Amino acid sequence: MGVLKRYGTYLPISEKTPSVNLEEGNTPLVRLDRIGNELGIELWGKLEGCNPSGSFKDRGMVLAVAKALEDGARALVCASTGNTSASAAAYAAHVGIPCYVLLPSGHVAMGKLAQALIYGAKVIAVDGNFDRALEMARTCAELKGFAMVNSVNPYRLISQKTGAWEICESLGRAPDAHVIPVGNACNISAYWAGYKDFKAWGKITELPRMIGIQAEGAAPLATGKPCPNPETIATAIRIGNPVSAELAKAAVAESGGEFLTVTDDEILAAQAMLASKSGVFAEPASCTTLAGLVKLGHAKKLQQGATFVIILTGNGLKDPDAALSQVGEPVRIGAEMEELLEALA
Ligand code: AN7
Repeated sequence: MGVLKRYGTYLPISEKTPSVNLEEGNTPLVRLDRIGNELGIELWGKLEGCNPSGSFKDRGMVLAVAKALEDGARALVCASTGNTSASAAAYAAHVGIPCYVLLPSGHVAMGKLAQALIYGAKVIAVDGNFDRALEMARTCAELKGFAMVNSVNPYRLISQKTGAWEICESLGRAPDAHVIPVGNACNISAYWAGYKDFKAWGKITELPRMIGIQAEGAAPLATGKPCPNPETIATAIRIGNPVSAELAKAAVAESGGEFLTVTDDEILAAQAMLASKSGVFAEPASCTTLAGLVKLGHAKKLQQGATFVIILTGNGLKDPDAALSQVGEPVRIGAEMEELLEALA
């Protein structure tokens, strides 16, 4: 059951809203005990990479596209660091309307680019960063009357709240702390709104602390300073001017949380740690979360025994280059048993 069916009564849809469904949402919440034990916490990972296009974007896209169809939109447009474009292209293909995506040229992971192209979107590589591509996409939407499906589209945030609802339903409560990567800052804002909904509806009693993690080279919220030239190996969050900055700051302030930065090296180390100590392969942006926890652990600032959920926003397969950059080559042998036994020794 997709997000619109599962949570329709809590979402702004009516009989007039077309049903759109790629079976998004309902992603696994997996207990990561080997790593949790090392850090002295109860650690859970929300595997958003299990969504149909391989990232959390599908949760918001399904409602944005349903509402675009309801409003008679002819086409979708978005700018993207990769995952929004993959998701928009998938849903456009599913419902049968054109999709135009603007990407920062040379800074989108290979898997995401392949997705947008194979789903049949018109892909335009802009010689500029994401923030500029977003401005251009907004103007394009106005000029051409296309539906804008970046998170400036309010339906994206509303439908991404479903992630928080699922976590509370799985745990029977909210976690003590919710740890999430921050790029354009929609997702942290959506999760906070989702937790607050569940509290208002009497389904949970306590709210989590919201911990937002940014890459050191693209950290306007963590540093409080504008970032005109964002740079990080976590290309998904290579964003200098987050659209939902104010909502994200409010989420962190109201929840008694914090923003943290992690370096590219810390991100890659966390990616390898997550994969090799839990069997979960997440893309670099997602692994900022574990990198942040490791950093807090080193500073003796991790509340021992507390429950932490990390949002693993995208599948590791989207960016094989990042993973391969930090592992060795396979051992090569001839097709002889002696060589195999030697290689195993
Ligand atoms: C894997 O696809 O902005 O803070 O254009 O792909 O809600 O932006 C992606 C963002 C985290 C940050 N993890 O979420 C895009 C795009 C992954 C992401 C984020 C993104 P927001």
